[in-house]
Amino acid sequence: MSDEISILGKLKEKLIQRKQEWARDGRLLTGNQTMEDRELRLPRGQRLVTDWPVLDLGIQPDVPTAAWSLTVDGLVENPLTWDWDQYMAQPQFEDVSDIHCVTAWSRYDNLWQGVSTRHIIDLVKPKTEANHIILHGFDGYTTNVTLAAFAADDALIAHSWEGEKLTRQHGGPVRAIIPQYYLWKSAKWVSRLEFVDADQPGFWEVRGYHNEGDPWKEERYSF
Ligand SMILES: Nc1nc2c(c(=O)[nH]1)N[C@H]1C(S)=C(S)[C@@H](COP(=O)(O)O)O[C@H]1N2
Ligand SMILES: [Mo]
Repeated sequence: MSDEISILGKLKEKLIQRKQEWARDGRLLTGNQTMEDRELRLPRGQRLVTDWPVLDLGIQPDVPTAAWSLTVDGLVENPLTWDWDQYMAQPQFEDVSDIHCVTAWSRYDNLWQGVSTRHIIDLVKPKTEANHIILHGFDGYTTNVTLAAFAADDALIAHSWEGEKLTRQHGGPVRAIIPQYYLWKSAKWVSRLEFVDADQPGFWEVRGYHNEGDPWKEERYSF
């Protein structure tokens, strides 16, 4: 069996496992009882907002598209670096998802456009030992996610929000969006996706944030 097939098998298994967890938690229940739906959609401890707050380390790197690049490397068969035109020439993906920030605000129905993480995985072909991705930002920020979370069908490397190019404040030209985690895992100004075989806690993860960050389990802090 090729490495590729066993990786896909592994991912599929994890995705199925997650869906089973959702089912057990009743997350995918639908019905016409609005309050119940709302309760299921807003994770515990969150409040709904309609604006989009800005949170970062206070440095908002200015990366013009002409100087921008994205490198995908580490434990992959085919590392790549895209300039802006190469990135924009990839199959375009769009998805609507909810934002949950660990600082307790959530924002529903965000329309994202960009390149799906699954497309990137297909191109670079992770080696079998790759199990985590370290996302790096142009500001020096890092954050870690499992390969399964990175490969989720709603995860992308986004250039647009609500039909407009991402502003610099929100991580433009390009940021990661990994909806199944709190937003700190969605690196802004993303510059590098590094596939690794040993988890490496990132900027906030070494500062007391939870290593995973699933809002449905309230994985906010590591203590
Ligand atoms: N490169 C980079 N990405 C980052 C951060 C950062 O400081 N640098 N902050 C994270 C945190 S803690 C949060 S809550 C979200 C905030 O995204 P927003 O400002 O678009 O709401 O970005 C995440 N991604
Ligand atoms: Mo945050």
